Amino acid sequence: MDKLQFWKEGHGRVPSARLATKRMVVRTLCLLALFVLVYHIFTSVELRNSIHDRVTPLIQQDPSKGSTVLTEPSTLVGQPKVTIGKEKATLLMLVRNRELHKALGSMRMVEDRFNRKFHYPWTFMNDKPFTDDFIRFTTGMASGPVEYVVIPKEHWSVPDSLNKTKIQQGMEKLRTEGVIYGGSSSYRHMCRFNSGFFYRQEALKKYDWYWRVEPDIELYCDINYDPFTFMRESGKVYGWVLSMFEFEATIPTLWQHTKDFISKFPQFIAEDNSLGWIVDGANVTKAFAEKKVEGNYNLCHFWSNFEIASLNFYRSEPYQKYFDYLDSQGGFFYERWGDAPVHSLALALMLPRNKIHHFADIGYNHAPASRCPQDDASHVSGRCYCDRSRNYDNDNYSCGPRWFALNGVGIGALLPASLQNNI
Ligand SMILES: Nc1nc2c(ncn2[C@@H]2O[C@H](COP(=O)(O)OP(=O)(O)OP(=O)(O)O)[C@@H](O)[C@H]2O)c(=O)[nH]1
Ligand SMILES: [Mg+2]
Repeated sequence: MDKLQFWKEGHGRVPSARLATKRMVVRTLCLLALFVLVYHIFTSVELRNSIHDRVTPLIQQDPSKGSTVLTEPSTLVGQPKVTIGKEKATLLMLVRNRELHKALGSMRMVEDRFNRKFHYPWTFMNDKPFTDDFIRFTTGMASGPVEYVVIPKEHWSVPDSLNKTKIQQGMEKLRTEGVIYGGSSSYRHMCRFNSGFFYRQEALKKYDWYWRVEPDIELYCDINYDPFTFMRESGKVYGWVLSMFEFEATIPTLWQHTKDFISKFPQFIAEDNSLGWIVDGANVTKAFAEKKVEGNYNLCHFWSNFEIASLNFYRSEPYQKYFDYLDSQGGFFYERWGDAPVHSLALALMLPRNKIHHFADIGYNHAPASRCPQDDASHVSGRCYCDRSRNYDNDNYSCGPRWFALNGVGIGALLPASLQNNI
């Protein structure tokens, strides 16, 4: 029986030409769908690879030796991420991989409020290699080039000369006293690094200025000028926003070691220094004339999680000698010396006070303290969103009022005329 006969006898339905056409259409559609699916997968792999390639480290990270990882230049809204700002300056963040999201939050603030107009480069530092995600997402957030530094081991370890038992005892003591980070060794490494090693990293050699940014900060107002240019043109060396008292338990011998250092190197005391800010009632003129520091440290320091400052200050002989002297005393580990009092004591003693600038126009928050500009002009031109009455200057722990009493209250932007329209 041929096929047609078979169907005619009721064993099936005769396939019509319409049915055959329908089947062909369905098959073609299936093939087309399959093709589209394969194409989609292929192109998204391409996409993933291209994103990955853009941030593939040019130099592999080696945690034991320390290294710098450069990411290839990428683009932002079609524009290459090329620095527009004129200064040899970088935005600098020491950070852990697990702080990625807080780091991105800070970057977003700094980019939106300032750097999107200047595209200054970012430099990230870490005692461990950065993860691919960290590199990918921070590179994506930056409007300028980005570098990733793995800190060399010798800049993040306990010097051999120190007594390990004494370190353990010191940590135990502060832990039982409930001092914040009292029992933490990584915090001690961080403070020592921020005191004496950040500026020695290869990646920073090309810069004169840094702006220290920490994860999880807020900037309340636009910064419509280049603070690095402001610092250079006005001969400033160090810029700060908040100041406060240090926990005495963390630095019981720091002041005595500082006085000992000054008696060894009296030539490092600057004329018209800021001794009056760190020692209540100090006679600055006498201290300079006699090259001698007396009195008790009142624990005032610039809060170093925000700093816009000259790297050359730290590279200078007085500061390097000061750090090396302190480091040889072991207090970063035996006690828990912070980089903030170390920077501040050096700045206060070794610089004329007019080289230190209070950024009264920068609205800034690093929990638990914040400062809101007090003048109308900063709020209007800077689109601030902070509440002026919530100002750490009014807190009993603030050293701001002491500074303002000695140096005048700077409530406005205090910009040189040449920079006022530099937007
Ligand atoms: N890579 C790395 N970065 C660290 C480490 N410890 C602290 N940091 C960074 O060093 C800076 C200061 O550390 P914080 O933990 O913020 O110290 P703090 O500001 O005194 O204290 P907080 O009130 O907790 O912010 C931050 O930018 C941290 O991300 C560490 O062990 N490794
Ligand atoms: Mg912090």
